[in-house]
Amino acid sequence: MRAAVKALIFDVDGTLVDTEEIHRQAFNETFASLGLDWNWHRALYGKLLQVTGGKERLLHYLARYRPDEAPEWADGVKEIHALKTARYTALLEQGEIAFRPGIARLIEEAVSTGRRVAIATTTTRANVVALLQHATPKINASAFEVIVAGDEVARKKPSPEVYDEVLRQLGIPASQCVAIEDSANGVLSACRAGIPTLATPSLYTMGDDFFGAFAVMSDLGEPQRSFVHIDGAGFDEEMVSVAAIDRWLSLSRFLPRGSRGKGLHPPLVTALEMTQ
Ligand code: XBP
Ligand code: MG
Repeated sequence: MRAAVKALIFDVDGTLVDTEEIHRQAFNETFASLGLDWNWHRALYGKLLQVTGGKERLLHYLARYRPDEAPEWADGVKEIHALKTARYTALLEQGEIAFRPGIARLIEEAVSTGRRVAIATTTTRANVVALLQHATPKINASAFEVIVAGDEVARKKPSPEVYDEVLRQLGIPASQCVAIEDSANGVLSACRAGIPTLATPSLYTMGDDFFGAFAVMSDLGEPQRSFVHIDGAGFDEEMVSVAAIDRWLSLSRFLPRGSRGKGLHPPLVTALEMTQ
């Protein structure tokens, strides 16, 4: 019997839009506006991204790279981050922001075939709202039935909490959903919640280890513009479609195995296995 996916759960940063360069710009402009000589260049930001959440990233930066200034600024991190959020949303208003290939298409297809769509993100809710307002092609924000953002759970990714909360609000078992992520921390978070996960690496996560994802591809693909298949399911597809996801879900080897928290990684199947 074919399993039909009931809900698609999307990460935001790196998955809906490749946003981290905009986050980095917002952080750096905020530091400059406060007269701080902190500069998060690309190589450094790549390392800092291992710590999810802007406030957590700031605290880590102070402890690791600015230990002398840490006592002075640690209490101000919340305020610095609020300024950064204001700057980030202002940058989204100004810029031409595009959804990654296949995002708008897949969401439209999901909604029109009666599937539910949700967001599980580490970023701040205001950033999600601004992104959905300004990114093109336009997606009706009401398509996202459930949105759970970073500060709405106690622990950010790679903890499963944000996905657990999305599942709770949707009222759907993890095995009937698919998560779409761009980073190792995101894949880990979704897999720990028991959700079959597909990964589309982004600028800063191309070198990540996507162990646990049932498929890895360059992006979701568009008609006449196929994704580049990287690993797992989808070697014989051009686009990630709802029909393809239904097909993949019906193959039990893609589903997370074992019990919660005990090495809960679905096998990353190879193209060879797919032909069996
Ligand atoms: C991305 C993050 C976020 C952003 C910055 O996670 O880790 O911290 O870098 O956003 P995800 P904030 O891909 O899971 O959304 O500064 O608002 O935290
Ligand atoms: Mg992400």
